[in-house]
Amino acid sequence: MADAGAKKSNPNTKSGGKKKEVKKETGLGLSKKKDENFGEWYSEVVVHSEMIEYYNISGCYILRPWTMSIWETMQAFFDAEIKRRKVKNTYFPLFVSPSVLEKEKDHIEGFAPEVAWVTKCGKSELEVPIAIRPTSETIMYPYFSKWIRGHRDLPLKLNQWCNVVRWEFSNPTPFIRSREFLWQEGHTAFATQSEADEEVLEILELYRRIYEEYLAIPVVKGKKSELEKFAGGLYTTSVEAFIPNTGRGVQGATSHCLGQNFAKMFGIEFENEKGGKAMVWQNSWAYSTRTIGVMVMVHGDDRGLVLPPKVAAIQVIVVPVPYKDTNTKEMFEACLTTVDTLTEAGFRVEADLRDNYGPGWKYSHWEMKGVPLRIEIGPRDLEKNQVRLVRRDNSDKVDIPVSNLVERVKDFLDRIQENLFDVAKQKRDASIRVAKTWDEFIEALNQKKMILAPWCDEMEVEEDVKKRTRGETGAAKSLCTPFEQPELPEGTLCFASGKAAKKWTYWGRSY
Ligand code: 87F
Repeated sequence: MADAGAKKSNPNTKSGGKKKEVKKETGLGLSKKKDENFGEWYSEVVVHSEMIEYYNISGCYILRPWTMSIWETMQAFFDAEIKRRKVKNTYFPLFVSPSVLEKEKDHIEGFAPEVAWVTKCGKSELEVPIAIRPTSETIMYPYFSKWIRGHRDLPLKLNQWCNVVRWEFSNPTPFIRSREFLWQEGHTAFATQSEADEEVLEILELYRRIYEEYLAIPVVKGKKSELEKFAGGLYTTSVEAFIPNTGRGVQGATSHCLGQNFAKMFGIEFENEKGGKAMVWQNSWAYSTRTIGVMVMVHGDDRGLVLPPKVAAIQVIVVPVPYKDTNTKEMFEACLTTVDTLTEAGFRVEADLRDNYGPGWKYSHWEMKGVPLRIEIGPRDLEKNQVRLVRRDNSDKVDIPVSNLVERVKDFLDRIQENLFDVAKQKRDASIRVAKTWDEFIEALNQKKMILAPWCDEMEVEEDVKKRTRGETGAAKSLCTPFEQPELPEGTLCFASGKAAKKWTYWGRSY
């Protein structure tokens, strides 16, 4: 039983096989390496870790329990935080009638090709086709205008957890670009702009915390350019992540101030204290299952997924390591006691006591699934009243006395969470280049960097940058103007136009 994978073939390899082969193969669960073929590596990781199953409609994916538990952890955090801010959950229908969709025509225009329509019921054509929500402004706002009458009805703060459909045509990628995805969409209305402004940043801070505290991914908070903002709104803020392997930025989540644009379109007015009519100020904000794809891309390695302890469905996996004719009963009991002790202390723990797989197979399996910490219990550990801890992130091993189990496991999980963030931040920071001229910009872009450049903040100049960098891998664009601005010495010129620079802005190719 001690030999890895003797009874069943290794799920991480095509052929499985005997002890010798398995030894060689257990590290080869993935046929592609992250640094050599990132795209295929990613597709393999999400499937082999049992997060995703491909579906027979392009761009649609099954989110398996291993994925959903991560989503639910982030959901629990965010849902509690917005409820503390008096946001109420709601649910609006999935379908949109064409007449309201038309109302938002100007802003929908660019998005129209992605809207999916139901045109038939059974064999008969619908008299009026019905759209499937790509986002819910046009579904919700007619009711905002009905429900908001006086200043006492404000603020109105609604959120919904739902799915949306955007029929994208450019290459679908699990989590990152799928035709249906899960998100939360917050829609709020206030009497004043200052209340709206304040909320935009409060929500953005929650998004930063999801990335940095839960997913251990560093992000930049900032403002979107005029070209990249949500066209229907006043201004857009975002958290931006970066994938060093591909040299692409990822918009992690957005928090928009919509101003009074939608209030005008949908007639969302209220009577103020003085008895006069006024238009509401609105915000909308969202993050989606894309967060999970960013996590896989940033932390995964050649052995599979690497999960930050805070979001892992299983934080600790306990594996018995029987040797020849050891007393497995005693060993299994030690495993179960370990699970009980740690469960009681509040950790998410399981023991893998399956007798049709050997320890080596189990190691590879749980490494592929990214479980942060493994506990091995073998005959020597039983004798010495100890267990062995093995970290997923850096393979560090240490034997600890059973009496210190809870505190050492806590310490390890904390350190793994911290280390994942630190390593990700080091790699992200090492990918940043400052470019003051066009030549420096192009050089950094070709080296797949995230570029910080002084910019004149003119829309035509960004359009020009896009045009000049158009290529197979997509054009460069602004990612955001970070709120945290390095000093901009007077007289600094825009990298692209040579005009006076107004702000430091991040640029790059992006997802
Ligand atoms: C695709 C099809 C139709 C994005 C679309 O970011 C419409 C749209 O309006 C569309 N893709 N958008 C922008 C969404 C803006 C906004 N909605 C509420 C958010 C946060 C949540």
